[in-house]
Amino acid sequence: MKLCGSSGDRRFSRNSFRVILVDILLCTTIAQASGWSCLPDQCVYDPFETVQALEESESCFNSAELLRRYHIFYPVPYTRFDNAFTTSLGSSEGDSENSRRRREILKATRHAWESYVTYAWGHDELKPLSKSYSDGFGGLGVTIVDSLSTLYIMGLHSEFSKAREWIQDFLNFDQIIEANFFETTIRVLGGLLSAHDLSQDKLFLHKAEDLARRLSFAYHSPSGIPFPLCDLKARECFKRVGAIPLAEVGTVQLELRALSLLSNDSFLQGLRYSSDDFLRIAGLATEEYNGVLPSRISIDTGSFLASSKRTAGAPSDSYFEYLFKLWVQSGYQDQSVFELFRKFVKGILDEFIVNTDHGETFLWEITREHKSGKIDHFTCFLPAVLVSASHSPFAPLSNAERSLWTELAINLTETCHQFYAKSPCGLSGEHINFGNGKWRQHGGYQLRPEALEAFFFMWRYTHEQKYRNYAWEIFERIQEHCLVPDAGYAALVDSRTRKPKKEDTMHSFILSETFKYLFLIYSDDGTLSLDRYVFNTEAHPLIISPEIRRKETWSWSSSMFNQSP
Ligand code: DMJ
Repeated sequence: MKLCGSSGDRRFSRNSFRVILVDILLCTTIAQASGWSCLPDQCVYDPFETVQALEESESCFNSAELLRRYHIFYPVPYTRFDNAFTTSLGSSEGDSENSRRRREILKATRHAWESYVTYAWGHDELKPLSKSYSDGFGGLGVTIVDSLSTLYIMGLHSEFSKAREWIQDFLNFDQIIEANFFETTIRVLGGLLSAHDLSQDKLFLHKAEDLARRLSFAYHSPSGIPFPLCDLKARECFKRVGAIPLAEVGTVQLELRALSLLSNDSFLQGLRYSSDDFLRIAGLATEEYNGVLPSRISIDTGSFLASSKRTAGAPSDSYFEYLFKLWVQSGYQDQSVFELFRKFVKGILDEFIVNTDHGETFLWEITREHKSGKIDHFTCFLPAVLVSASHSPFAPLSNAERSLWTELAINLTETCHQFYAKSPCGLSGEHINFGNGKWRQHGGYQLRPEALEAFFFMWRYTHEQKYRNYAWEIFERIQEHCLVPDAGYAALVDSRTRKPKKEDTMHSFILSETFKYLFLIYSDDGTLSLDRYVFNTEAHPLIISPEIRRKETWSWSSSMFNQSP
């Protein structure tokens, strides 16, 4: 077994704890001294490998990988975390300012979590002002599941164990009579799958399988376009209105594809084809709408509502995000989804961009011919995927496209930064209104992650310090305006004042996304390497598994018709 690209073979015995520790130290020292690193494709972690296969294989991995494998393959209960493992994930960057910032973020995460535990345990979300709770997701303890991957990554072991225990004993989908198909998929199914990928604890996979079987009834609609609401107890899904938003149909494929690879159940392996069917429908309409599809689809007929707006913001945003991420998850093989993503970016560049005299870049919303200057904070999701695509050696892009996409990512990120920098309280509202060369904020800061997501990805690909600074300014403003000293964090009613009023809401994504991206911005690049993980839209990392490469070609256009759900 090669360590850190060193030339000699070093086999280790499964039972020899000491040899492993020596290897870890040696490996770290060699890597630090030499700067050697492994090629990403040689180092991809394979959850399907057995100890034996591992020992027999000729694989190359760096010290973090060794620690990771040690943690996983030596049969310690998952709750007994290893400090070294935590170190490899969360705190490997030496310089003290970043460590200090990570510690502050950790403290904030703990505060949010503990407040939820005290006042809302087992319910969906904390209401920080009334110190009570809400059950807007059907009452399935959404904050617990949504927090798992963050707790794990930050090394908050006892918190993770407590969450795991609750999931084992109390997460019971038979109690849920109304759950949103999309929200449940990204927060709960995604959270469980990610917790499984990180910890290799099968409990999470089994819960994910149970949930996915119940959610699969969403596809029992006349057109195969999913029903947006599900009674998980009765195993029936339904609609209240005739159309479903684009993001709600098109932001479940990543989770269902991940599940199809992990599960041994043939029904669940096939379920992804039901969700992939929408990609075919979207593909057929893509030319007509220049890559930027209308935001609503009829559940009865499966056709796009031409009268609905075309936008990169809500309620479409994460569909476009997943086009790129599905390509990454496929081991960069599913060119059909990448092509749809490329057409989307072309459409954005053709029709949607407005550059102001002040150097800002906004994206219109277009309804038929009419352009509107309502720009959602949600659109700040876009730089992350643009910069990832334009920097990927595997992306089939021309040099001209690469520089255009990078430029767009930079400009949009700057504008997202301005949403915060120009807000009186330093925290962006839900959207801005733009017209006659001017813009103003609307709504209050909802603890949202999208701008931080942009800063994180821009940081990873450019290493420009300004992105770390932008993120820190936001964190400080969150501490100033959103912190409730004895009960978590509160969203804001209106961002247009210096002293904004708090709202009685702590969205679960502050734990799954906002604090996670903050933490990662000040961690080193080996922490959740982007070569090895793809984040679902709720920032739950899912493994880009080499198994995907072995199993199939992953093109919906070639494989989806061959298998039934
Ligand atoms: C999250 O639930 C997800 O990021 C989703 O894609 C969009 N909205 C929130 C965060 O703002």
